[in-house]
Amino acid sequence: MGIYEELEWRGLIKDVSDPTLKEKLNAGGMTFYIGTDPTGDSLHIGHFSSFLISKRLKDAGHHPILLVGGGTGLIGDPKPDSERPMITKEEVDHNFECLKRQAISLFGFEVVNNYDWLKDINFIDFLRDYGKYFNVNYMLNKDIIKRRLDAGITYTEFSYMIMQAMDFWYLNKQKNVTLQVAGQDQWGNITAGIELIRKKEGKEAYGFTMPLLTKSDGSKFGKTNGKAIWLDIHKTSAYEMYQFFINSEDDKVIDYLKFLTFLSKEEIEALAEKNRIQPHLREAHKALAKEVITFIHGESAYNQAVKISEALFSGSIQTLTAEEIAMGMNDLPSIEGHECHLVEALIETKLASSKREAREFIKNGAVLVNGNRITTEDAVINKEMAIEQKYVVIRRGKKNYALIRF
Ligand code: 383
Repeated sequence: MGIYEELEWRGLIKDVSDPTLKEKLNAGGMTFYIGTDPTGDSLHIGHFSSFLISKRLKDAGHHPILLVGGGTGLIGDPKPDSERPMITKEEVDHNFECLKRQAISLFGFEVVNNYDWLKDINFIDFLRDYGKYFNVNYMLNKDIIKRRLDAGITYTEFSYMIMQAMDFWYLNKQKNVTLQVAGQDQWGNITAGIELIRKKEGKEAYGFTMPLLTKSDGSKFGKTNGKAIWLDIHKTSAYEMYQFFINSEDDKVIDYLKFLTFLSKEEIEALAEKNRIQPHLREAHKALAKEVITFIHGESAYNQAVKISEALFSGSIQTLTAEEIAMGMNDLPSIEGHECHLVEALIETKLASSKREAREFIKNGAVLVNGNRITTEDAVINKEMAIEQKYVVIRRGKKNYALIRF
């Protein structure tokens, strides 16, 4: 199987600029690039899913360049619905450094900044040397622009595609880049670059896009409860990432394995079979979480995520450090700690609705404090019993947790 067929099997090919790209990709030896704008201080799982293509192509004998758009980030790629707020140069510079560091630590490939070549072009040269190659009708026909015409689009964002086309042209001239890859939302920007290279240089360049990952209902992949899954471990812990992947929809997990891991066709087909005959074992989900988290954060962060998940599931809180409790219980109800009766703590944390109910729970053995079942109704909670003097974990029944922070 050539790389093209492999990408096709993984569902990673959406639009292709030219039918001959298939042979070219299978032959190897192309220099290609993929870009991202520094609109935030971390990449998220959506970026990750497209940036993985750089490693797949590299492993197939092509040469990767990663571009972080310190120049384009100052302008803003038009979104289909509304204008982006402008962000300051300082913010873009800061984000650039963060993304560059992440990209290098994830992939180790060359990173370039389009600010370096875009910053010195003056307005007259821009209009004469680049603008002249863009017919406004052609620009208006790009999908994203068409979708913005009703809501309105500024001249600034309208010009964005010319900047990205200039990048492709510049990298083609300077580094012999002949291929640009991206998610499907970038098709218009990629083809604008191919056209510019053809018109200015009389040379052929290529591009293809990948479909965007979705959930079963067609909505965007990569969020839980409205929160993005970031690659920065301080924004999304390995435990949260683990929960995100373990809870993938059953009918999507195989697609995600194809998109987000380097497991082979045979391995993924074996997991698909297990997912079909023994879905309760969740082997495919576990493999997905393991592959992605190990790639992004390394093996020990992955092991810790599993440890936290298992301890919270089985209730054996004692095995966790305070730091692990903080990671695992980040999203759970919590209250400020103070010395009080367990009965009051149950009410304050909303694990019980009245004193009478709280006493019932305790008497029936439904309440665990730091993993130990408590059956004495007058038990107290204080800082001395807190794990590392920081956290008391209360559990009521099988699944209801709350955290008391000292
Ligand atoms: C800028 C200058 C270039 C080439 C690319 C760019 C960035 C591009 C863009 N990309 C998205 C982003 O930055 O806006 N104009 O958030 C996303 N990408 C990748 C992928 C994706 C796209 O970073 O589809 C999802 O992650 O292409 O939306 O010369």
